[in-house]
Amino acid sequence: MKIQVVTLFPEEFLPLVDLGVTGRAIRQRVVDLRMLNPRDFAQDKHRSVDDRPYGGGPGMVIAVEPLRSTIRHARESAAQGSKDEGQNVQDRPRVSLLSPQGKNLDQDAIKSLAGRSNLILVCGRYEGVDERLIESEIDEEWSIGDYVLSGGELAAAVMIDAVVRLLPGVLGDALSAAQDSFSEGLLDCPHYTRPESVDGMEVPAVLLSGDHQAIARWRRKQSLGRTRLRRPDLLQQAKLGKEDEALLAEFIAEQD
Ligand code: 21W
Repeated sequence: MKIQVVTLFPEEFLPLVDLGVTGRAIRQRVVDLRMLNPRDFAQDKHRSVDDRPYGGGPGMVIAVEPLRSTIRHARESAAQGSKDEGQNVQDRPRVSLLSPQGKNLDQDAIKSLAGRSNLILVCGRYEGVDERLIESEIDEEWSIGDYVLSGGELAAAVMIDAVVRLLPGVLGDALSAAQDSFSEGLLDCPHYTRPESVDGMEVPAVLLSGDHQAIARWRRKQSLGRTRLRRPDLLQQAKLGKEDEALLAEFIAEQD
């Protein structure tokens, strides 16, 4: 997968490149991560990228140029070095803006993004981006939640981390991605490790039983129960079978 990030602050992505799961994926060439800085595409001697807002008010707005030239450069480089050098119409690289106005980035969106061969991520800053740039060059907008960041860079880093760990060959244990919280729309079950007793708090006996079927059943029940208690909104959307309904009823009965 080729990921091109359009950003005025490429250094904010250094930890993603150097460290952890994403760093390893880049070194293994599963991911080709490139930063493009609009400042490098600026024509004037001050290399300016922003200007004062029409209508007045505080702060600056990112201007159409040189951001537009940067995005067009990214679109043209998207096909290069990949199999679809002839610009496969079905896999036309989409340009995504990270923005507080975007759709909520959930695990379904992440799975869909992970299926693309190219990502072009545009990070905004300051008060925002000139609306005409969004109208003409942006295909979709993504938000990572209802809180205010200083810019799109951290949001893009969150998106990249969540996408890259789903790519084939990135996670050592292929099962761990599939078993994640949210992969099925449910929260995770509780986990325990040694010692068996901590200040009188014991590990649930079933986990020590060696009965793998009973353990799987207990974990599923905990997942369902916790989702109901903590994220009832998720449970509404999850499709539960007869067995799940029974486990959830058991969990509720055990509550009191
Ligand atoms: C924050 C840009 C606020 C512009 C309402 C009325 C990208 C982000 C960002 C930023 C404003 C994401 C205002 C969650 C985020 C991002 C920087 C405009 C003025 N608001 N996901 N007037 N949260 N944030 N604020 O902040 O670019 S994805």
